[in-house]
Amino acid sequence: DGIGDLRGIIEKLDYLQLLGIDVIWLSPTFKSPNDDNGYDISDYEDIMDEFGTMADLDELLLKANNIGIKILLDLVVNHSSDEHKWFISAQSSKDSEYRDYYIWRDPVNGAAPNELQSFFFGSAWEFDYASNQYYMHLFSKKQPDLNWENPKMRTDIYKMMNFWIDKGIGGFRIDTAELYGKVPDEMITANGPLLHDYIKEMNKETFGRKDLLTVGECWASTLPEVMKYVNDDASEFSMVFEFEHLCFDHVPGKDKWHLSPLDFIGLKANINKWQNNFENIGWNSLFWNNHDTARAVSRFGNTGKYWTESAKMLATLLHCLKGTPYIYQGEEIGMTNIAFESIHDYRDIETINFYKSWTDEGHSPDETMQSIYAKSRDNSRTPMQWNNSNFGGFSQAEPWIKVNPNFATINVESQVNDDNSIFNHYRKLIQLRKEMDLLVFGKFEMILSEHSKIFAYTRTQGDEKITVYCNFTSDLVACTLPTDRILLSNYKECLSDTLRPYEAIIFYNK
Ligand code: ISL
Repeated sequence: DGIGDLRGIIEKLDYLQLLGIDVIWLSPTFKSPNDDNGYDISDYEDIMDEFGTMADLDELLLKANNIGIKILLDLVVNHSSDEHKWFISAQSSKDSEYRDYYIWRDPVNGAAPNELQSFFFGSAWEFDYASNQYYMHLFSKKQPDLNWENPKMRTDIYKMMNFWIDKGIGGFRIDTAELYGKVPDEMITANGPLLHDYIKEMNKETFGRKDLLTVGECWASTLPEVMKYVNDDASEFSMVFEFEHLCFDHVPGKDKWHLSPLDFIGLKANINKWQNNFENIGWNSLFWNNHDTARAVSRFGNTGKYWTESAKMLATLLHCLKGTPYIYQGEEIGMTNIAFESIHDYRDIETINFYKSWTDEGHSPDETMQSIYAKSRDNSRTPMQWNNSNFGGFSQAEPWIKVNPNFATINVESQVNDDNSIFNHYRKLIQLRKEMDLLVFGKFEMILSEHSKIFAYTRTQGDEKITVYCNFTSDLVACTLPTDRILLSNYKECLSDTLRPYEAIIFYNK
């Protein structure tokens, strides 16, 4: 029907097994009116109609578990949908037992209580005529914020989490984990004073002491803050997604839409910082992109002549770092950004609101579209490209969002059997990580830290060492390379004194 669904994932488990992954993180699959692609949940214990049924999810869990693949669900509990029964009841009367599950404030001087802004543009306060109060929403007005100060609300959330844990899931990706401790009256959103009390309580009441993986999404957290989530006492999360490394191609201090050329030295220093920091305590997650970002190869690589080389380079760089690598669907075949001609072809609420907000401020439609082409979340949300038939083999009916027209050349079918494909490069990297303890535990050390074109580092453990050299540009770069054995590279033969465009080599020494 043109909408991806659970049966579709079940159908493709063989493909994922071939790739070699161990876990699938599903973006929200729960009942939702889809104001924000499922991140607005109206029933946490039921499946979105468009995605299938609970029986489908049970089957997916069973079949995935049978082949050693765990399923990570997306836990979206900073807010619910305004169509959740709790909010419907809360809004129906100030006396509702659910009123205090959300955050309500009286008007101040006939207007919103304060200047708090939504991440999706405009005020974070929506007026409710019936009760003459505002409710708070850090995202869209159809995503009212849950009130974490309410212990009854928290207990209900934990009950729901245990419902899924009992079904045999592998863990949770925790959406906007840094926002629960918000103090709206003081304009505090991320990392509020009670945040870690809530997360520790959640851990204790649900996934703690179980063999489950948890990864918290933390956009606004700096290093000392991140350490609190992933300290060694295991009282909070297994790891977090922090996003500092994805902030080096916009104007410092401004939001992602203010484009600037990539600050490569800044990016390197940042990855170095996080790698070293987690040397003895905590654990990194490693990723170049997700459903909220542009596609890695378009953003950091080359979509023209060096598409294959640059996609493989990015994969190599990431997979040899210390931490758990995450691949975003289609990254493994080098899927690229999209540039729809019309804003009307975009589906993402953030993109649509951004277009309106920027053009209202006087930016030209052209300039606004350039930012959208670089940073829209829809860049990564176009349908998966399976083959070169209609709609890239994603569906027979017209998909919910247009397919990237490059599906004719960039697709799974053309890559699975080609030993030199991007897909098989990912496979080899995953395989290497499974075979070599060194790639999991080895100590990271950056080399050539001031080099403006090369990203290079070593990993060492005992008498074993790998050295990774990556050319981040389309230039020929002179440099003296190690003479060690080559484990994997993205060119047929390596030169001893030059890195070719986007060349990436893993050397091994024992
Ligand atoms: O996407 C962003 C920047 O472009 C972030 O501000 C993002 O909205 C933020 O990281 C929270 O993301 C998560 O929660 C949102 C949802 O829209 C995102 O898809 C999700 O990953 C609200 O639930």
